[in-house]
Amino acid sequence: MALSRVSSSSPSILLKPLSSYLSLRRRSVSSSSTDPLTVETSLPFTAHRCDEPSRAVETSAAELLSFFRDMALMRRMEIAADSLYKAKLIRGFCHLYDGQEAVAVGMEAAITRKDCIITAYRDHCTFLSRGGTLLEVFAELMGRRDGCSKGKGGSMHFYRKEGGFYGGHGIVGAQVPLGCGLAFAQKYCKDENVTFSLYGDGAANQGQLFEALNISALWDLPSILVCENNHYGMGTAEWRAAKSPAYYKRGDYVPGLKVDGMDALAVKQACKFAKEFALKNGPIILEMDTYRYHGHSMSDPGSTYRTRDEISGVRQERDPIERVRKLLLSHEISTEKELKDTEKEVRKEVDEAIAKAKESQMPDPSDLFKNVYVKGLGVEARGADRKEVIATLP
Ligand SMILES: Cc1ncc(C[n+]2csc(CCOP(=O)(O)OP(=O)(O)O)c2C)c(N)n1
Ligand SMILES: [Mg+2]
Repeated sequence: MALSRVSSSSPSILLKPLSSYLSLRRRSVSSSSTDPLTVETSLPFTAHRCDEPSRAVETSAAELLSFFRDMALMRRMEIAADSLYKAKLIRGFCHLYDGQEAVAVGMEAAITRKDCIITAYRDHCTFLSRGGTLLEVFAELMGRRDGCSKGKGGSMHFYRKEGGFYGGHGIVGAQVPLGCGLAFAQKYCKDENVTFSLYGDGAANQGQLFEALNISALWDLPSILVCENNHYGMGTAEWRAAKSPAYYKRGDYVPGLKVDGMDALAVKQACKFAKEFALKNGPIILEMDTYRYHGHSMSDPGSTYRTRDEISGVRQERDPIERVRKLLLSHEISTEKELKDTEKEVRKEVDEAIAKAKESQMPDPSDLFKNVYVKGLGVEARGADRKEVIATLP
């Protein structure tokens, strides 16, 4: 299912941040209303070499509801992928995004599909936010033809070029120079669009990131580097890997902004700000302070290098879906029952997509080398002893 977006036009009603809910006077807002509401972010932004955006974020009842639904759908999808993996219907690599959903929905709400996004291997939810369908997700995960990469890519290689989504990359950090290349193309073609290159806190220590930043800054490219700081690179805590974990400052001469990545509205505000900034001035870094609930990948239980209390503490205090649920309830945009019903609908949608994906065929063996090598070069594949030719590529 493609995720929805809303716009707004009439005068604003100032709403308070989450911490002030209980002091608010009760009022009702129609759930389909696109009238502007203004909600203050729970935490301030922290800036490096640039101004901070306002903490007052313009939204609407309809947008908040779409955030809730979209994040609930992503969460359910990732939980279902976990079960399918354990049932051996998904094989190979699989990195889940639950906990980090606010980054995907907040970013999408700030930009258009002419803006590009490129990310690492934790890509299922970004694919969905760029207009991909649940069927394409589950079929790809299970290696079926109806998958977004025709079942030949798997979890780490989701793409949707028509939605401005350029993958899906397994080599840590390698997507960042590619993203700067996309930004170069945007500038060269005089498009008024930008590219968001997402990478992790672990990737933030890589050399190629700084090379890409240098060129982006030198040529004033509309390149936005987004560090999704979930505080771990596989099982390594950021304090063990980074001398300076202030990733928004790591560009030195490149401005940066630290953002509460568990607050979809703060993410939206920061991405809107960054797009305007980058089109005028060149690159900017956004550090999204976020958290992954699952382990790094399916082979990591995720509990040997961090405590269970840490994980449950984040769930209780900062969960991005619960944050929006509280907003919807406290402003009487939705009732608890309506939100539970939405979660039930989402669950059904996911189950139906899985059932359909299971019916999808595996790719034909004749497809194996398609889109892999240039045709007609007569490339030979050899066995492990490097002597016997086991296949000649078409
Ligand atoms: C160049 C390279 N080095 C090492 C790896 C193995 N590896 C895969 S993910 C990962 C950790 C990356 O952590 P981070 O950038 O924080 O992203 P997260 O998984 O937290 O989203 C490593 C070391 C790799 N895929 N590519
Ligand atoms: Mg990380």
